[in-house]
Amino acid sequence: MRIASARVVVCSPGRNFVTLKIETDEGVTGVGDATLNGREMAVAAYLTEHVIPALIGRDPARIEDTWQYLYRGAYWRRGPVTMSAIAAVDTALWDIKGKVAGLPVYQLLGGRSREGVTVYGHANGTSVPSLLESVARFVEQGYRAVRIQASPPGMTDIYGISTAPIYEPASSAIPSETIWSTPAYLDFIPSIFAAVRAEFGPSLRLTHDVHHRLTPIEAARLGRALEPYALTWLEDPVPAESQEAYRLIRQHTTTPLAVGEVFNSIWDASTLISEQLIDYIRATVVHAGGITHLRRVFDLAALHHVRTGSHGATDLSPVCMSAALHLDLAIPNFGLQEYMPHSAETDAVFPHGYRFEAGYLHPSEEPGLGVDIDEAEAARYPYRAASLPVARLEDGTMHNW
Ligand code: EZ4
Ligand code: CO
Repeated sequence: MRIASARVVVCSPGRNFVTLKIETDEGVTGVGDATLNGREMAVAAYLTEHVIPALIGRDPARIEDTWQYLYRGAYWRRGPVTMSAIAAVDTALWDIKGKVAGLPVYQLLGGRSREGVTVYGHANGTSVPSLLESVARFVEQGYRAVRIQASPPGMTDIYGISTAPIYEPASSAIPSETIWSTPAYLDFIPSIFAAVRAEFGPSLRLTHDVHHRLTPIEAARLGRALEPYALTWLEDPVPAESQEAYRLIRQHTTTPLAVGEVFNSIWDASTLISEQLIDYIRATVVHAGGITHLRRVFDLAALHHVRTGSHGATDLSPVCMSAALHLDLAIPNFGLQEYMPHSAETDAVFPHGYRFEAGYLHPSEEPGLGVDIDEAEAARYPYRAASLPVARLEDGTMHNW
């Protein structure tokens, strides 16, 4: 069997997605997600100009060799654009291998290690009462874990808070600007945990996303203040370009830490994992080199008591979510999977067989990943440039979004 053709489909059913579809000379097809929020066309061009020509005629069964060919062969290693492109190829080849074998991909990864994939939803509010209502809706639907976010008094348009049914931060072509106040945030956040614990008790698993806004010593203070509320994790307290910065946070707090949604390589997390500076690694299939590379990251994590908590926001397509679920089901050190349901338009473009039930997601039992792209449907939603926002401090200084 040989790869006969491959093409990139860019569509925007409510938001932009980049998808790679590979076809073999025997008619078997595979799909891979290549979406990089706000930088979609860079990955699309990387695939079309530099990767697809080299795929034609290759044996699709040689997944590891193709991964090494694209990684080592580029000379310029790592980075989100390169690794998302490699991920798309890798994911599509796993899909093909599963279809050829007649098995769902999780069976090729060693089979099921658990009955279902525990997921967390995004509860948010513009105030504590509206946050409590949002948490209640997730509990009613059977969720066992929720991420809680609320805007501190006086701060609007901050990350993670939405009054729309689907949270979508990427909007205008030129980034919108938001204002951030660390003192207001640090003063407010413990009160939302106190309110949610008082209302929902100790067994609901809770997380919170700091979205890279703090310094290490500020994060240490927040982690300490949140200890009474027994978080499952505090996410991205500081940017992680400096993995060593987490040593300082770790010295001061027992609040578990989760990092890695922007990581694209095992080298982004090697110190964090091997020194046990974090508790959950949040890298995901599309941005971290596909199933092949993410499995390698997760295996390193398993050696050091670090569990997984893969990113699963709506800018990761149902193709990525399908792949993530097969991996989540098979690995020994699964922790928790982020899950934000997609819009009806997105679900129609990407028909998929995974399903939510009683707080768990279950991957499709079909051979391969159990997801596809309906290209006629996709063609109804052309690409629209959309960027993530930027954040500034109150005096105008650029900050981390
Ligand atoms: O802001 O995926 O934990 N989830 C998140 C996301 C990110 C977006 C960025 O593209 O932080 O909502
Ligand atoms: Co996050």
